Parts: sequence; C-alpha cells; structure tokens
Amino acid sequence: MAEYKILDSNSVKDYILKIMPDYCAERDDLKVEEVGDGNLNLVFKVNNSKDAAKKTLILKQALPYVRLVGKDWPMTRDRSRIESEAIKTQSKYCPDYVPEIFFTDNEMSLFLMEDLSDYNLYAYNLMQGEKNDYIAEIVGEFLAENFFHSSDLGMDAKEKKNEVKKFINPDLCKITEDLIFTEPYFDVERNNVSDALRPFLEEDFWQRDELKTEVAKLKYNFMNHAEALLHGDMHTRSIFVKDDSVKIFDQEFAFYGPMGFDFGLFFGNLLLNFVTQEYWNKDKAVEMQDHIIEVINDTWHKFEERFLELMAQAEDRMYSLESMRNVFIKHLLAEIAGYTGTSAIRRVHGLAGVPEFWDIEDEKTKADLKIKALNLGSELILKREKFESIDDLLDVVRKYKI
Ligand code: SR1
Ligand code: MG
Repeated sequence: MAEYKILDSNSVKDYILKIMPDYCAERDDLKVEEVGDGNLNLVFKVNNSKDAAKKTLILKQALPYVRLVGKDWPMTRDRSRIESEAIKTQSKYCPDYVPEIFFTDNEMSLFLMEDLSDYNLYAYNLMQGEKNDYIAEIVGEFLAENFFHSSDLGMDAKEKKNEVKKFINPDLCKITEDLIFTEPYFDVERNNVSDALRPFLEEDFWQRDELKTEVAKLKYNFMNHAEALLHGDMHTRSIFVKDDSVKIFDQEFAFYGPMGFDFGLFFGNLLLNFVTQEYWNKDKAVEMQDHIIEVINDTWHKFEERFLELMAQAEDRMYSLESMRNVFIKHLLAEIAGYTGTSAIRRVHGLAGVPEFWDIEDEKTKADLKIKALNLGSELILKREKFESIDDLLDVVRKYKI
C-alpha cells in the first residue's frame, strides 16, 4: 500500500494501473474526471474508454481537511475506513441497498465502489415533483435490519462492544455535535443568516430557552447512547434512487449512536422538502406534501413491522418480552420526533444547507419558508414525549401544509 498523497485526475490513472493492471491496457484509454460536489471529499469517476465491458468505477478519497472550508479545518482521514467498513457491515443484511465496494486502501484513505451516476439524488426527485413509491419500504427495511443486527438486541454483547470500538468516529461526530446540536441555537459566525431571516432569529428563535434545553438533552443522548450502527448522515442527498432501486451511500459519519438519529435525518430532510413544495411544485404542492407525509408514515410502519418481528426472536429473553418491545417503540418514536426537529432546523441557517433553500432566489420568500421549517422543527422537539403513534407526529406536520 502506498503512503498517503492527495490524488488528482492524473495520479488516479497511475494508481488504477498499479492496483488493477487488468482494468486498462493503455494509460491513454483511462478517462478520469473529478465529480465530487460534497462537503468533505474528492470523488473521481474512472472508466476504460476502449472497453465498455469494464465497469465504470468511483474512487472516493478523504482529504485531510474539510473540502467545504479548506485547510483551516483539518479532518481525520480515518473517515474513509469508517465509511467502507460501515458499507460492508450494512451490506451483510441489505446488500442491495448500499453501493458495492471493490477495493479499499486505508493508507491512501480511499476506496473504489460501483458507479451510481445513472441514479438520481432523492431530494432532487422530490423537488422536481417525482415520487418514488418504493422508498419507504426499502428505507424502513434497511433501518430495521441494520439497527436490530448491530445492537444488543440482535448481536452478542461482547461482539457488539468490539463493533462500538471499531466505529468510534470522534471528529465526524464533533461536526454533528456542533453543526446540528449547538450552532443553530446561537448567533455564531459559521451560521448562514440572511438579512430577511435575522430579525426572526434574534427576536424569537434564539430566545427559545425551553427549546434549547430539549435540544441539549437530545445532544447528550446523541453523545452517550451507543445503541446501534448508524449511517450518521442519512439525509435525502445520501440516498440514490432509480426505478425500483435505492442505494444509501456516504456512510463516513457512521458510528454507534441512538437509532432515532438516522430516522430524524431522513424525516427532517423530507420535511424541508415538504415545506418548500409550495415553491418547487406550485401546481401540485398539496399532492407532493401528502406524498411526503405518506413516505414518513410508510417508512415508520415498515420499520416497526420488521423490527418488532426481529425483536420477538431476540435471543436475550428480556429483549423479546412483549412489554419491552412496546416500551422500546414508544421511546424510539419520541426520539425520532426530536431528531427530526433538530435535523430540519440545522439546515435552515446552520453551516451546510440544502438545495431546497439554496435555489430560492427571493430572500423574503425563502425566509418565510425557513421560518415555517424552524417552527415545525421546534414543535416536533417540544411535543415529542406526547406522541403515541406516528400519526400524532404527522398531525403536527399536517398543520404546516399549505
Ligand atoms: C463540514 S461538513 C457539513 C455537513 O456535510 C455533511 O454532509 C454533513 O451533513 C455535515 O454535517
Ligand atoms: Mg455527506
């Protein structure tokens, strides 16, 4: 294995020829393009222009810093190991729902995986008014299988503790701790606050002391509840869709944390899409909002059905108790509501936003929709302990329909 160096389109060719000599006979036949548009890494698309039988590859390399900000924000390269390990672990239970990994080089902080560029990012589909009806079933199953099998409910206790160790991811968790659980609640430099939104934040949102207390509790739970292997960044642009296929990718934030957090990322980002439908799909905003509500409802029900089935078979007889199963689900639902709220709020004015807001040109329209998202997120956080069912949670969401 080579010593770490940052690759470019040219050196990727040398690297591929070295590790996969059979991939391409002539260096000039290799085509390499940097296609990364994320906040953290380099992503190269590699193909053999002379041999269509050779699959296009994606090479993802972690930089020693945050790409979005630059060298002033150093970042561990170990995230590359974590990402490939997490994908491999998740593929044990759901091989069809994560990208295939062909090769890993931890020294170079990179791995090679299948090319999914014929897929679409789920968030953009929804913004364009496109529905993917199978998504709820797949995400629900993915979460149920992975949460059960990576937790003490479905894994030997000693083995699970070793897994927790393997996925200790302090630097990436710190990003989440700061960007999701602290900064949006204060006037800090890294936030992205427009003049149109500032008065609401100063006079209202940043004054919400009860909300801050509840978010502090959610933050503490995030930092201290090593329950299951999480994706850690499972928003609607970490999910690719094509026809009836779904691929969940970008697992570099993976770690052992509370199950409700991944759900919260998915649902929170769906709600940003929900709130902005009146801008993106004026003619069918109501239809799309109903669809998003249905996706949340169906994802939860699919999860609940499969997870309870698995829990009933848990080897530890304490965990298969019916009373335990009921308490578990009730607690999880409240946690999900809380993390749905925090995940929506952080994308409104924190560092690293979402296309649902970026691309709205009129600042007043954008601020009004952002205020809606902040109020919806807050309400979910504050009311979370009262929810008895997903429908109770969705009743709050329905109040924000146009
Ligand atoms: C500095 S990283 C900002 C965000 O990008 C990633 O995709 C995560 O969502 C992180 O919070
Ligand atoms: Mg990401």
